[in-house]
Amino acid sequence: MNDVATIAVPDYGTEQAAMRAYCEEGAEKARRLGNRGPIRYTDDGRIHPDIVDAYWRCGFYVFEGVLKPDELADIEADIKDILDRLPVEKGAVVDAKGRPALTVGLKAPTLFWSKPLGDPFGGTELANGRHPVKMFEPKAADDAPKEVVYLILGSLQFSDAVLRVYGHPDLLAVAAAINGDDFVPFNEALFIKEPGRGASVAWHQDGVTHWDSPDWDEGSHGFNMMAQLYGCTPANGVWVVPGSHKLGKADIRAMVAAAGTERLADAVPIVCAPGDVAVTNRQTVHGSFANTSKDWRVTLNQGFHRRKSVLGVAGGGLHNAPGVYDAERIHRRARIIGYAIDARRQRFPQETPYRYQPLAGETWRWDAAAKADIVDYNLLDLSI
Ligand SMILES: O=C(O)CCC(=O)C(=O)O
Repeated sequence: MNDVATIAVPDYGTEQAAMRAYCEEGAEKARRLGNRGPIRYTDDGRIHPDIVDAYWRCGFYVFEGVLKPDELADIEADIKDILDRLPVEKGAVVDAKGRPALTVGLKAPTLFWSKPLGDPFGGTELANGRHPVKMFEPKAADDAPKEVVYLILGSLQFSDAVLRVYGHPDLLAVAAAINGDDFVPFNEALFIKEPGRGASVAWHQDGVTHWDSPDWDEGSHGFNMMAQLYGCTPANGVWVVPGSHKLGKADIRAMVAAAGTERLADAVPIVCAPGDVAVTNRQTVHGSFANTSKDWRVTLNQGFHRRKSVLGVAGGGLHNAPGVYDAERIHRRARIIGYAIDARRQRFPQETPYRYQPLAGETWRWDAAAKADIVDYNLLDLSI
């Protein structure tokens, strides 16, 4: 999709010059952080401690070259199909070709819509009011649709290729290195940032449950992996305030007021090539701007928690109904990791599959029955 400029792309309006300078300076600062490179292991098979240290220092890390061209091609084909099958407009039950739309009949939340280049959450009480400041909304082209889908939850049920990324042995090893061998799922999503249309995600921190816990620390709310189909740039990617995951609940309104602009001076962009995967601590102050670049961004998000952060905890209710997460619920949600590992084994038989400790001794087979079993699986997301 990224090689075809089919969409009229306006610029960032009155903020264009300032935005361009901000992107250039941010990219330079990001390059100096020392938190990127391929996934590396020690001789005894652990993720290299330098990587883990850099992740904890910065609050994010970019793993380069994780997804290879054959896998990216699979993903692109599935993403095109997903986009093709979206409802023709918000509330519609058919896609543009008159077929039942992708999400018809599903109970769990899936599609999030925005006006093109809009900021649907900033400055509202939505999602516990965690996006306190509205981002600048550039004007979209006159022929843009009224609303576009910018976020799709429960994404593993829509694509085998996306599910296979969830079962990637190196990524699961990273999850274990950060959250422990007994790590558990959070949720999965696709962020779609179409050129000239993609919405912004206002500055926020993700966690909602543990900020005031006596044992709160820099890892309490887990992390998201953000796998990039086409890469991401300062103009269309996520920005992070390095180190902010260690500082507790941030006063984002005050940060923006002090900066005099939503372009927070301390933030840096996550810059990725196709196939890179960023790991971002959910407690960092992070966000993204409306995409007035010519480049698509398609991010495969997959989040993981420490088991102790969710076991016996009353979930935040942000991604599904509130409830206390017991061992049975965690196990039921974690079965998707078992399916993903098997789906990956079938497509990439030369790889050594990851052995996920909490499912040790169990067999999870990815087949038609499993596909039916994961419909609406995100009703069980572990949302903290
Ligand atoms: O991808 C984006 O633009 C925003 C991602 C984000 O805020 C998140 O995953 O929490």
